[in-house]
Amino acid sequence: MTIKALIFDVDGTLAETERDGHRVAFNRAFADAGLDWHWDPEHYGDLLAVTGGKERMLHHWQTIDPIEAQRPDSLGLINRLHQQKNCFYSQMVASGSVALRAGVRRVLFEARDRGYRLGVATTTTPANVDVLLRSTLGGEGANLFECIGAGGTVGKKKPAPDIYRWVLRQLELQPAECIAFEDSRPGLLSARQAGIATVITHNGYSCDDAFPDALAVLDGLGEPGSPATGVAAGHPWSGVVGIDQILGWVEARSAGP
Ligand code: XBP
Ligand code: MG
Repeated sequence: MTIKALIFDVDGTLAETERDGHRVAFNRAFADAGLDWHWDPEHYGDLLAVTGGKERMLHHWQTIDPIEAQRPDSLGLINRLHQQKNCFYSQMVASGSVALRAGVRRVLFEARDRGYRLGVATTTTPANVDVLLRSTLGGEGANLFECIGAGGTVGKKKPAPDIYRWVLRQLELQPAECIAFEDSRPGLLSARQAGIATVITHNGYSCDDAFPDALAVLDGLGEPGSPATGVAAGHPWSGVVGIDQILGWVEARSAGP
């Protein structure tokens, strides 16, 4: 089948939003609520195994105080904390403090200019996607993506395949007509269970993850003069990732060993 669409994860893939974005916003919300919770960068990296900010906070609470976490109003507190966190996060992102990862803007516009459709499949809250796209790509940015699957759109978050399957339905495309871009193991498992070939651009939090069955596992998309490195279609690879490189990997994979 012909590739017709690229589907991007957000946090860690489009931009490095976790350590200095979401994590800082979580800590501000905890302090604002008078809680002595504080997630340092290392601990947050461990907590990223739990996808979804609300789920992550509940997991933390259940870990440190399982009795209190069962209070009747615990979910109400989690929701209020999450709303406050997202307010702080949106303020930070809207201030321009978060930039797209290297090569992301280039690949998005190359895809658009060559007639490939673009989608988003993310665990994060829809408003967080919108503020990131607007602050990094301007008004045009939010319109680049034909479909944005985010947060509570589906019942089960990554690594469940639900969000990718939802995006496929919206695009009315088959898995083999799409390429997913992810940064983490939960994201890869989600896309692969949905049957979508996946390019991994890992980061500080995910560089030691195992990425079984990825089309490519790279340290980024690269830019002219600053190539990405890693493994693609089963072989060591270094260069600048563009549409032609991705199509070549798909071809090589379908040709088999
Ligand atoms: C990453 C996540 C999200 C963010 C926090 O999403 O797991 O939960 O960490 O955002 P993805 P929320 O990599 O799929 O983009 O607090 O809005 O969940
Ligand atoms: Mg991610």
